[in-house]
Amino acid sequence: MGMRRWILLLGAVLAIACAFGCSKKVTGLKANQPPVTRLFLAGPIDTISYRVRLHWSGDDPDGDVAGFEIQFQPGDGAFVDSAWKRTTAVDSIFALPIPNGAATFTFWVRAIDNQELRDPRPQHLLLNLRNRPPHVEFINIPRRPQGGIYRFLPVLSLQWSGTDPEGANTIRSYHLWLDGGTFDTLLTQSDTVLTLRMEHFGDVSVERSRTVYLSVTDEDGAVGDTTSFTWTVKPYTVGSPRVLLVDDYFEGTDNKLTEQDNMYRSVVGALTGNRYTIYDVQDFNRFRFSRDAAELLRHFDVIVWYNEGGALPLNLVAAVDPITAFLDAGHSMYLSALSVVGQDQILDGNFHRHYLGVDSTFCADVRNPQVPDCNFTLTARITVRSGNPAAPNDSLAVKGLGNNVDFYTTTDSTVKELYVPYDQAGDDTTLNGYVRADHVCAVTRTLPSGGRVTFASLPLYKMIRFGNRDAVVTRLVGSIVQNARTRPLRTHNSR
Ligand SMILES: [Ca+2]
Ligand SMILES: [Ca+2]
Ligand SMILES: [Ca+2]
Repeated sequence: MGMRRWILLLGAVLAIACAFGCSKKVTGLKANQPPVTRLFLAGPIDTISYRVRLHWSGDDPDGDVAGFEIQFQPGDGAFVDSAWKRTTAVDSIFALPIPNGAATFTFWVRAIDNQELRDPRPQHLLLNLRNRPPHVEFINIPRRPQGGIYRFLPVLSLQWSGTDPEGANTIRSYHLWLDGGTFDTLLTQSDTVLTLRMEHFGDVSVERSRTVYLSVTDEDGAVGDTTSFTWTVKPYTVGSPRVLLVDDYFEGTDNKLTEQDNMYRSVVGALTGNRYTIYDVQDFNRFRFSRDAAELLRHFDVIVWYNEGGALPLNLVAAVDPITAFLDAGHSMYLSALSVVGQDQILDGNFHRHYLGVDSTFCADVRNPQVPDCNFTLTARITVRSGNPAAPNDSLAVKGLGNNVDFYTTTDSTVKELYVPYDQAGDDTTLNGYVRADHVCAVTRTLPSGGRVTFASLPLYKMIRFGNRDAVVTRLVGSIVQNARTRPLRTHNSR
């Protein structure tokens, strides 16, 4: 550590007249007398912090003290003629470099008189200084709900907390880097969160175990221990357009593929030649931050998001603003979820109205409009009729029961109705008198941005009675993929 590194933190120039001697002395023919230097330390002389305040002064028997020269030497070293530094200060706080716990320095000072004569006997003080290293650790580390090593697509927000025995404000910087040299950055004391972007990961086409490292340095050069976090980065696979399939449906704890899981994987696989990225929410956990969703969605043109069970698709909540930005940028989304409309509404009204085409007064139960409960049960008597007159054979029907179907109204003329209820037998006790002709359970809408949203609020995977389920779902998802394919791809930047 070069001695040039000591820092004059506070040039507290107390250059009031008396500091340099109060009265002029008559200089006769006698040779000029050298000045005399005094040095003192504020506080005890045992081991002290690396920030040390020193005071010095001088007197001249036949003139004035015009200034001082100071220097530090390691250990109890003698002064070095070439190392003097001139100053008019008489009081300063120094921060000496102590990267390894403790160190000894000798401070030297000598007064200079008004004829540039130096005190031939400079004063010195031996200083035993210490600095303890800082510490850093990741906080809010992501977890896998079912245990084991965390896994996620190549996006991750990291948070950390730094401390230092000399005070958290003495932290100078953080150093964060990914293994393999794909990312390396130096951050300031105030940076305690960072989102790793896909570009930081290097090759993301295959699953890889990655480790991120973090170390901390204080203002005096002491480096704390390095902490790290290791997780599995799942592959980013895309064709054209770039499709993200969000499997937001799960049951049990073993993440077995369910019927809807198999259906959507098969449909999206066929539409993309198996070039798509899967976000399995049960496996990867939910988005931890909205910014993670924004960063991930930047790399896709189409989102196919399904949760056809009774549970709320909670992962949508963190993602709703990024999805809005995604759609406003002209991209397209297919969303199939039973618990988005109605009493359990988890998305805000603006999103319902402007993106899903759900009327703000949605109410399926006309007999009890105070309770916006849209949970209907489909029986084998009920046909969900295609809203497309050109494709009457697309009507769907369950085999068995379909619960929690959300029927709702829409008044937006830009919304195209895809599926409406139709009481085939005319005597169904569940739907009769509840669902009106203007109710819908699947709509599509082309947005002013050119993007398209298709929203279905029924369990499509159960609509197998007519044997056309896969063809219908392929058509619904396919029109979203096709909309993206026929549009010029543009870079969607959420920042
Ligand atoms: Ca003199
Ligand atoms: Ca420290
Ligand atoms: Ca699943």
